[in-house]
Order: sequence, then C-alpha cells, then structure tokens
Amino acid sequence: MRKLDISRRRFLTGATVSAAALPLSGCFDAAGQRDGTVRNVLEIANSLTYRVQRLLLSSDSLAQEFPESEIRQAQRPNGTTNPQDANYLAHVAKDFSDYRLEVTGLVEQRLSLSMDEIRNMPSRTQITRHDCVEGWSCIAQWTGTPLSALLEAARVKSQARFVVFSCMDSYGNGRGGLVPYYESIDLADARHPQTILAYGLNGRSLPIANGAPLRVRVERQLGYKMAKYISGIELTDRLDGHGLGNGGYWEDNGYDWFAGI
Ligand SMILES: Nc1nc2c(c(=O)[nH]1)N[C@H]1C(S)=C(S)[C@@H](COP(=O)(O)O)O[C@H]1N2
Ligand SMILES: [Mo]
Repeated sequence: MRKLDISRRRFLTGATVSAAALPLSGCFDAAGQRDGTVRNVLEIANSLTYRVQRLLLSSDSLAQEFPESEIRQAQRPNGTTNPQDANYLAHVAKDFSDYRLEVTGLVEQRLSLSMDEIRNMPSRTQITRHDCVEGWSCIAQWTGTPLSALLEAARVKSQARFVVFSCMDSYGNGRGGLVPYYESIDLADARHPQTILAYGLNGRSLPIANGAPLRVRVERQLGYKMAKYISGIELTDRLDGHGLGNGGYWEDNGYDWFAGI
C-alpha cells in the first residue's frame, strides 16, 4: 500500500504541474493557451494521469473527510455567484418551486424531479475540502442526494460513459454571445459514494452564491468540475455534443477534463 501511495504521489505531480502552469488567477479565460507545445505536453500528462489514477485508485476510494472543527470559514463563492440569466431569475422569484431537474439521454427512464422530490430521496452529509485551481481551499459540510441513487432510478443504459451537467448560468463567449456553463464526469466518478447533488451547505440550504438549488460535489477533483445551478443531467457516450466538445466550459477554454487531486 505504501509503495502504491508513493507512486501515486509521483504520478500526481503531473496534475500539480499542469494546474500550476495555468495563469494563477484561476477560473478565467485560458483560451490563449490552447495551442503550443506546453499545452500539448500537459494534455498528454493529463490523459496519462487519468489512466494511471483510474488504475491505482479503486473506483470507490474515498476523499478525506474532516471533523466539524475544521470548518473555519464560509465556503468561498467563486465563478458565477449570482446568475443574471432570465430563466434562473424566474426560478429565484418563485423560490425554485417550479424548478425541475431533468435526467435524460442514455437512460431507460427519464426523470423530472422537483426539489421536494430530491430532498425526499436518501441523503448523505460529508465534510470535505474544496480545492480551486486558483490555489485556495475551503473545508465545508455538504448535504445532498447521492448521484448514484438518481442514476439507479433512471436505469442507465450500458452504452453510457459520461454524465453531462447543464447549468443555468452563462459566460460571455468573447464574441458578444453567451454560453452556458456545463461540466462532465465519467460514470466511475458519477457512481462514487461521495458524489452528491448538494442542496445543503454547512447545515443550511445551499445559497445562490454556491449554486442553488443544486450543485454537484465530485470530491476527488478540482472545484471547476463541481457544476453549480444544475438544471439537467444527461447520460451520454460522447462529449462532442456539448459546447466545443471538450467536456466542460473551462475545458473548452484549455483546462484539463480530468482534474484529479
Ligand atoms: N455553473 C457553474 N458552476 C461552477 C462555476 C461556475 O462559474 N458556474 N465555477 C466553478 C469553480 S471554478 C469553482 S472553484 C466552484 C466554486 O464553488 P463555490 O462557489 O461553492 O465555492 O464552482 C465551480 N462550478
Ligand atoms: Mo475554481
């Protein structure tokens, strides 16, 4: 085990280097970096890290959890913190009473769930550390429905490989238009016991700043993978049908798809 730990550490240095090589202010447009040797080398290192990590980590190894005494400050809001999209504002005005989470794609049973229905499903509470690519971390307590329970209810088809999260906030695309935030993870992470659709933060309902009504926690990856303001979950066997095809808003702007920590 010890030997494994050491080699995992060494491989993970690849991920550290690639995160550190991004400009330090973090979640901003890194599109300028998409081409060029450095980027390509990092991309190779990234897919290596992904494969190695998948080999070394059993698919259900857990991220560290902490005692309550480790919660020292509020979860720092980052990225979008107050979406101005009309559809989202309409949900806020009605306190999310009309909100539905749509589960679609490669499933036997599509789902359309209200927040009450989601809150009535089994829940899990965990105190974990959130690491942003910008270099800050926060320990917080998250409560939500295990994504695995939802996937079970939807009966995922065997061809499915990824879960794509659609969000209700958007970013400027640099050409006067808007693109929605989105993210994706593979089914190993989607079915991981700590992967939850969180509606609670530090014992209260999830604030708008942190992704109300629903945001995902993917505890073994960096913050940008943890989509906030989720309205849809699509099961798919490919990522090229969303955004620019790299599996996420920041990935379309040069970030690694697999952001293991
Ligand atoms: N929909 C959406 N999800 C998002 C973002 C965003 O801008 N929009 N930012 C990401 C980034 S970079 C981080 S670090 C975390 C921040 O989560 P927090 O605001 O709860 O700290 O959300 C991630 N998920
Ligand atoms: Mo982030």
